[in-house]
Amino acid sequence: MGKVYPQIDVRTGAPLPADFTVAQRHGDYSAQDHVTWETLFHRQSNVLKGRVVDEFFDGLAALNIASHGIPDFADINRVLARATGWNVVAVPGLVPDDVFFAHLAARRFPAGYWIRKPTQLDYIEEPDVFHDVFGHVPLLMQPRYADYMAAYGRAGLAYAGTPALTHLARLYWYTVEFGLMQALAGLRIFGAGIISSAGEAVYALADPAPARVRFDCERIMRTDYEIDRYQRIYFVLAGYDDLPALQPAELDRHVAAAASEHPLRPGQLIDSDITMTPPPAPAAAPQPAAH
Ligand code: HBI
Ligand code: FE
Repeated sequence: MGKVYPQIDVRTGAPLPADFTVAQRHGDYSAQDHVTWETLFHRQSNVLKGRVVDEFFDGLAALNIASHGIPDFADINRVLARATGWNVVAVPGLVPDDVFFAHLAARRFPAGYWIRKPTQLDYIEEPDVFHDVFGHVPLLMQPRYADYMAAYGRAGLAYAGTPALTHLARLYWYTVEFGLMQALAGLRIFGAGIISSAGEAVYALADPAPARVRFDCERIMRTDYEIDRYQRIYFVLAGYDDLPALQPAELDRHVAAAASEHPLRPGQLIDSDITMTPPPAPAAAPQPAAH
C-alpha cells in the first residue's frame, strides 16, 4: 500500500500547496518541544564527538544550530543560502518522490517541521525536525555535498516513475542516510540516519556485526536496504570527491549495469568488495590511584 499524503496543514486547516510546503510557525512550538530538541541535541553532540566527519560540527557552528531550542528556519537560511545556495523549507513529513526531487533540484531541503514526542526519542517513522535539521542540514554547508544533493534531485526527476528509481534510492540510502567516510583521523559517520541515532552512531563504527565496504556506486545500486533495523552493511567514502557527479550519461550506465545483475541482500558480500574491519575498542582507561 502506498503512503497516503495529507491534503491540509493540520495546524491551520489550510490546503497544502502542490509542493507540500507549509510555514514553520516557529512561535507555535511548546516549551516541551524545545526541551525535546535540547535533550536530543546534547545526547547526539556527545556521542558524535570523534565519530562524525569534521564538516558536520563545522556546519552546526556556522548555522548556529545549537542546544537552545528548535532552530528557526529563517535564521538558518540567512547563512546557508549565501554559502551554498540551499534553503530549508518546512513540510509536514514525507512528501511524494517527485515533490522531494523537485525541491532538491531547486536546492531546497524539505524538513519536517514537527518534533517527536518525549516517548519517541529513539525511533520515529517519518522524518521530524531533529532528523532533518540536525542530521541533514549541517553538511549542506559543504560545497561538494551541496552539489551532490542537488544533482540527486535532478537525477530523481529524470528517473521518476521508472524502475531506475529503485537503484537511485539505494544510492541515497547508502550515502546521504547511512554513509561512512574514511577521514585522515579514522573512520567517521557521514549519513544523516546515523547522525540522528544515538544507538547506530556507536554501532555503525564499532560493532563487529555489520560489514563496512569501500564505496562503489554500481555495487550500492544492486544492494537492497532495510528501513526498520540497524544496517547490516555500510559503505565507506574515501572523501567528498568520491560522491558521484550523477551526470545523466554516466548515471544511465551505472543503472544499466546494476540492473543487469541480480540484487544483493543487505548483508551479502561479493568477491569484489573491499572490506574494512573496525579498530579494536580502546582498552579501559587505567584507574587513577586512590589517595
Ligand atoms: N520526503 N520529507 C521527505 N524526506 C525524505 O527524505 C524523503 C521524502 N520523500 C521521498 C524520499 N525521501 C525517498 O523515497 C527518495 O529519496 C527516493
Ligand atoms: Fe533523512
